[in-house]
Amino acid sequence: MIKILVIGNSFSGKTSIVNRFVQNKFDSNYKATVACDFSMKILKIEDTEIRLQLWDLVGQDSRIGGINKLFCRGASGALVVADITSRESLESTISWKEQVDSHVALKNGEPIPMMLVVNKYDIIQEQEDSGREVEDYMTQEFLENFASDHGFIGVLRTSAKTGHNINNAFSQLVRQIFVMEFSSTYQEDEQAQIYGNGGNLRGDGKSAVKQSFQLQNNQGNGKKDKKKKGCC
Ligand SMILES: Nc1nc2c(ncn2[C@@H]2O[C@H](COP(=O)(O)OP(=O)(O)OP(=O)(O)O)[C@@H](O)[C@H]2O)c(=O)[nH]1
Ligand SMILES: [Mg+2]
Repeated sequence: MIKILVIGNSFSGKTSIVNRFVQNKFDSNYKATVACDFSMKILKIEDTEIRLQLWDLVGQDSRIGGINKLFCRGASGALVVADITSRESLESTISWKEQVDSHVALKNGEPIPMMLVVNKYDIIQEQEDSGREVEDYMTQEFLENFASDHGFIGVLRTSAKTGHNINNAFSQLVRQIFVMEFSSTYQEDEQAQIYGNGGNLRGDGKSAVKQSFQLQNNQGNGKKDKKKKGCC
């Protein structure tokens, strides 16, 4: 089971992203999350089924004293969500990441992988597709520089409304979780034995997923995606 935090400012679309990913549905009505909701999802990467536990946290936490440390315990990665129509929400992702980094890290002390997603892309997509100007900070090029400057593993513009890039964001994050957890758990000489040539760990999420699963003797195969609502 892999625990993933979904964090970011209020109204950025965290719950909508989780609902699209888990249940393939979207609701345009806003209902603020209270504390935290959690959901389960089985993600298939290549031949491997991976059980994800998604922790969808309330967006107001950053303004009222930060993320509760307990929420971060055992987290393997995070999706940090911004709203493409709000530059402030993008800038806040830096502080969301810092808060998680202060509470949880990989075994080797490196930060857990965090993927930046800039949501509600549908609102500007038509404008961009038709060649009309969008604000600088909304462009893929700006966002890639931003993500790399602030230690995110990558960035995608998503839409929970249309489903654009939602599965992609989670699978990129999960691949990187395997790559980084694997390289954090096993020393270089052990990796070399496993891979035969020292390994291509960073670049190859696919083999890292397979190797990690073999080494951990499979973490179990669930039958169905399911959503459980509850308080954490
Ligand atoms: N157009 C558009 N609207 C979206 C998208 N994602 C979410 N919304 C809308 O934005 C509002 C806020 O979405 P939520 O998913 O509740 O936001 P949240 O980040 O979970 O908010 P908190 O629970 O308060 O932290 C809702 O009205 C959603 O319908 C999107 O991709 N496109
Ligand atoms: Mg919510």
